[in-house]
Amino acid sequence: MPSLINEHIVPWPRAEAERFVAAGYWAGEPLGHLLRAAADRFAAAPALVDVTARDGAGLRLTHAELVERADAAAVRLLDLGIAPGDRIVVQLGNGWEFVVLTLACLRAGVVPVMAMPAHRRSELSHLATHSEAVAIAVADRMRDFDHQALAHELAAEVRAVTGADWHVLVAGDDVGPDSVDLRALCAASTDPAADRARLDANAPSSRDVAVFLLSGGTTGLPKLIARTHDDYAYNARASAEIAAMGPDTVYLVSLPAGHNFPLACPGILGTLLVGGSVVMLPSPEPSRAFATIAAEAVTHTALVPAVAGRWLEHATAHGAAELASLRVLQVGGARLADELARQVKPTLGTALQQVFGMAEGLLNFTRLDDPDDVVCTTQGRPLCPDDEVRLVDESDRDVPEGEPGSLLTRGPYTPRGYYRAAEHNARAFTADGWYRSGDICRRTPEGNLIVEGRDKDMINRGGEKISAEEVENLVYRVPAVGQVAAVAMPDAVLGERVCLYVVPRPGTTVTLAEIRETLEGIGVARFKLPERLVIVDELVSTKVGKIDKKALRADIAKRLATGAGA
Ligand code: OOB
Repeated sequence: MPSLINEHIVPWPRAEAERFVAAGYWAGEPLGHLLRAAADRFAAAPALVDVTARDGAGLRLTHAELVERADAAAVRLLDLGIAPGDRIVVQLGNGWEFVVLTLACLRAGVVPVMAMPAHRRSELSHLATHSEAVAIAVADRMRDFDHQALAHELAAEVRAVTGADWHVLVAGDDVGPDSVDLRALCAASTDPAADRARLDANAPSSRDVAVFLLSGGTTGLPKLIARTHDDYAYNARASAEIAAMGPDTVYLVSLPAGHNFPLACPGILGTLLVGGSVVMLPSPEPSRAFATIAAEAVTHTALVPAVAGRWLEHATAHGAAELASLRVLQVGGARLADELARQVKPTLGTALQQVFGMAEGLLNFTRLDDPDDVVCTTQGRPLCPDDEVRLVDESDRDVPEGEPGSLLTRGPYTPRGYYRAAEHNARAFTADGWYRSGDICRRTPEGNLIVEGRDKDMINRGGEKISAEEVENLVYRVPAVGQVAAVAMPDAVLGERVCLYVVPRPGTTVTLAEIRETLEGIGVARFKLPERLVIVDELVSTKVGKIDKKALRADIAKRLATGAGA
């Protein structure tokens, strides 16, 4: 029997929860209800566009059509035997099925576990077992990878262990006989009123888990973050307000839709809650994204800095006339260089909003009426008046105002612990519930945060977070590797890439190609593969005997600067 989800949740203390309700942050309604209510108000208005959907012209749904499909899909999930509180690993591309299935889960109280398209066997197997999922939703193929085949391999593994029913839901033209056809599951209803009545009668509580997000991760394997209906609805709603969204908003999704940023900051959920329309695009590649912005009159979108850089280059070469409708460009996920930030308005002709956020909760935004200097040189300030932020030294003492310190946070949409991770929670959270983000920040006199670095063992490759420990554990499976350290090496385009320092076992040698091959064989997401190898006789240690990663980071930066020892 899989465990009941609430057994492994760390709830907010009761007094805090009451405070968040009294302040109006927690609406006391499940996200599915709030989305239905918005759809009732904006029934005939456009809600979802998937320009790449099969039928040439693409798929276009109004708010009424979207929620009716979501309700129909929710009922079909329940009829498959998937119950409220059950988990589904969701690994879909940016298509309409992602949106319908996510809303269906929210309506039914089924909890989606938001995997990334790049994930492979290693990550998916962990997510499925750790969340004790009963199903996985995948595309048939994406970028030449057979997701359906992998999903069935995982299903066979789980069935062998638990003997339980396990469903593979597949979106695509090539749905195998053992798979559930996700497009059929997400098709229009024959009896919308009956679907609605059934779901309304069995709605989840607003305090229940709505979605599982993945942590960027500093430990061996990604942690799950249980976001509740109350906290995640606030996250999306308040973000929509700060990004000045309304019924006329057209939001383009081109980052992986299951990431917190395009999902709810304000992203898909924030847009739908205010009656706006969402446009799904499989990738942020500039020529197609620009054409889509022009064709769909997109007003808002979100990018990571590496992609913003490509958009700036494209606009410099080809002009930005296609971006005339774009009002707000959000950039976050990694530090945006001040020089790039300053180019956004003159080159793209749109306002920049910096977003410094985390799947664990806290979101910081520059405001749309901030002076250019604040927008271009800071990562903004907290979303909510009741977000608490402290900047502390190694002993958790507050640093003097204006000095850099390690960020701790609590608040109405920052959960108090990871799912099923008591031991890790003891380190990642303080005893009084502050989340240790591991970001080194400074606060300006006006209260804006500047991200200056980090004291967590993570590599941020163009916004994709890589746990050094996870990579190291995988690399130890290469027989010739005696000792390994994974560190961030600076990169002009992506910000950082993974560099390995390896001490080979006596009498052996090892190459980067061998290591990458082993990792690919295990089934690891490609963005985690190391891109440079430095062979050394020993790994320098700190005074307390830990590998001195700071020294290694400085070493690789120096090697790159001087072009030494490839
Ligand atoms: C977003 O969320 P995650 O969970 O993938 O990663 C969180 C981490 C932060 O702790 C920080 O280290 C880094 O990503 N980060 C930034 C940043 N935004 C995120 N570092 C510097 N400058 C920024 N603007 O990345 C995320 C979640 C919601 C909205 C936006 C980003």
